[in-house]
Amino acid sequence: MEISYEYEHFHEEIGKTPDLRDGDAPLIQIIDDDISLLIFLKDKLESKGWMVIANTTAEKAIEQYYNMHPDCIIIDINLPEQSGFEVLSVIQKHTNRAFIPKIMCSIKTDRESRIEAYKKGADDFIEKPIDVEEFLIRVERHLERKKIFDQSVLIDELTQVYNRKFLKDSYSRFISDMARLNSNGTIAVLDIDYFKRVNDTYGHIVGDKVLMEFAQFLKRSIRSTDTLFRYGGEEFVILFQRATETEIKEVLERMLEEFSQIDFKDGEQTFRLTFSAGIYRIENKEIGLHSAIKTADEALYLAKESGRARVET
Ligand code: GH3
Ligand code: MG
Ligand code: MG
Ligand code: MG
Repeated sequence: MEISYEYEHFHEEIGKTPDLRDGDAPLIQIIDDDISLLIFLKDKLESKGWMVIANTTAEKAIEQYYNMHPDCIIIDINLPEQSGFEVLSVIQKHTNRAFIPKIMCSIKTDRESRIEAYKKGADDFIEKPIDVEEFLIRVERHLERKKIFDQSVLIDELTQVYNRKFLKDSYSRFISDMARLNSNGTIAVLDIDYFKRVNDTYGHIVGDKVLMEFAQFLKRSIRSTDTLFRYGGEEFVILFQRATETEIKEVLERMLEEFSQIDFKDGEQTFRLTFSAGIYRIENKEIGLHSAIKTADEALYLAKESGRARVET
């Protein structure tokens, strides 16, 4: 048959896998061994502006789940070799505190299968044959809930950048990306110099505005593959992908130069600020977040001791 020949080379992975997460578009992973249904649903989901990864086997699905971190997962119960329930268990264990909506779907719509799915961590159960209109609405609802969850849990309220809690989750992804791309990453800790004086001189509201501006300045200055987090009060962490320590040192020194030229205003008064930074290149993929931060923090301490407004490694 022509169709099966045409789809043969896809085998375990249907269509093109999105390389990088494109802006805000949610990423949906769909796992089903019925190739024509998979292609049909992928097309419908993409027509909503969502990105889709489609897999026909549990093994490939789990691997792609680790690499891509989808926002929603749709799993068929009957798969060859491992069942959809096994995929669900692996994902459930890995998601930890994160919320990733998991939808089971099956022609087995008996009570036992549905209860088993929910017990194993499914958030929803969709019966086959699939009613596409209902399917898309349900997926959309799950994505909305996921977005609200992520925003309330992962984003720092004041500065609108990722918070410390999210750094922990991102770091393991950062490390696995590095291993997959066979590249090195760099972690930087940045701290505003004499920030306490801003609060003491101009008050906390001005201090808050400075923090917001600093965060936005940093966000503008980094690349889309780098990630910024507010680590604590006036301390920020950046995870840089694919860069050497010298490169990052130069990048941060340019940023420092630019930042120190910004005029902050409070009524008639203007003031300028600097920051200090410590960086550490992560070559050993075994190193945990805690040790990586500790090493970068020691470099930051050195920068402070050596007079501030500088970057140390
Ligand atoms: P150093 O150059 O050694 O970093 O000096 P510093 O004054 O910046 O450092 P220190 O850690 O002593 O002071 C940090 C201050 O940041 C203390 C704290 O009150 C203030 N701070 C922390 N979080 C916030 C916040 O959310 N808003 C405001 N306005 N201030 C904050
Ligand atoms: Mg099936
Ligand atoms: Mg500090
Ligand atoms: Mg400080």
